[in-house]
Amino acid sequence: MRDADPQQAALRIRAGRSPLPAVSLKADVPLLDRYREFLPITDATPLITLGEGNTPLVRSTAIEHELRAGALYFKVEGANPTGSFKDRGMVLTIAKALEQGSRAVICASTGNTSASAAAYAARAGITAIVIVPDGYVALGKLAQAMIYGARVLMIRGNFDDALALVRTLGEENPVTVVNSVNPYRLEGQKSGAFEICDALGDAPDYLAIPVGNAGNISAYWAGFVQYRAAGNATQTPRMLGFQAAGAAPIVRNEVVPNPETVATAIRIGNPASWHLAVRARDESGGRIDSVGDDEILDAYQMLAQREGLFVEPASAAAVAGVRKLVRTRQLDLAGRTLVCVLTGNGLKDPDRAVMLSGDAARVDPDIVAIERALGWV
Ligand code: AN7
Repeated sequence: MRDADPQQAALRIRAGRSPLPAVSLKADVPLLDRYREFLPITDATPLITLGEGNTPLVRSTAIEHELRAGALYFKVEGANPTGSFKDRGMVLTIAKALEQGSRAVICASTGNTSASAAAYAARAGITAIVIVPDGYVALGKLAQAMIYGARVLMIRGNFDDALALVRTLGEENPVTVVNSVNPYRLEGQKSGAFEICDALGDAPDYLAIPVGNAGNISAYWAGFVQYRAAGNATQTPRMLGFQAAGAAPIVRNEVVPNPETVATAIRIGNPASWHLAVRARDESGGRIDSVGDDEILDAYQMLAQREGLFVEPASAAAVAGVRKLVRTRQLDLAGRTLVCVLTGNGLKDPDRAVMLSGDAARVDPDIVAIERALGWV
């Protein structure tokens, strides 16, 4: 590690003793422009933006100690315009769809992809059609797809069913599929890896990430490999992917026909990027493991209450997984730098937070009643 601590890195840069990051982190440069030399951008690609990327890399104050890690950082992807990492891939995918003259896009989704597709399609002035599993999309995500003006269809079926339908519809109709079977999605999502390297001055030793349809882990790996090849990092991280125990096809090495987990974002039994994820795991010397819903919800509460980071349950799966590996002595992070990708904002799924926290106390609007409720008198 050259500069494990961004503040230290910034001081060194100011003191003129360290080179500037490979790429300017200036917020007013659109993501597609900032990383254009690493992305399939042409002169004809419209550089659309909603201000995606350039998300905070926040150092842990509590969990780092529990894990006895050299340094733990969180990549806060919930800070993206629609509240999840999906915006990185969607901005490029919609730009390329525009470049190719498309007027409509379609996707299957557990929620976040649909929110992102709907937003960027609205921005671009084209139609978005989203197909989601009825009853298994967090309220905030559904609200987003609807208010952005997408045509929302709910099916009696799960994400895997929806994706199979979308693939066929895309083959037979003049509509661009914007699930991660569209290669531009993963291309754009590589930018998360670039930003982490730019902020730290090198790639971390480990990258922990939740795995659903398995696109993001594959994209991050491709990004790290590309950045090292370009001379912008000296190493690549070991990739640690985590599925929910009830939706862990890669861990079990078989399709899960009826996936179940509280983390609805990763309730996926037959991931589209399955083989790419296995390759990322093996080439990086990492692993893909699973975590139970109880462990996920534990990490979810801990991130909020001890780090001040409100993420959605699926995002907590990576933190839960690392905690499990360290606790069972399968992973030793002493002197190592780990980045956990927090993929989505907690406000996406407010029901879960309220359910876990219980009812707030109802009190009369007077001082004594409030002091009594607080146990002060
Ligand atoms: C918060 O939106 O699949 O392994 O349709 O929303 O790249 O699928 C969402 C996935 C992790 C898993 N965290 O990423 C969808 C969808 C959050 C997510 C994942 C998702 P992939």
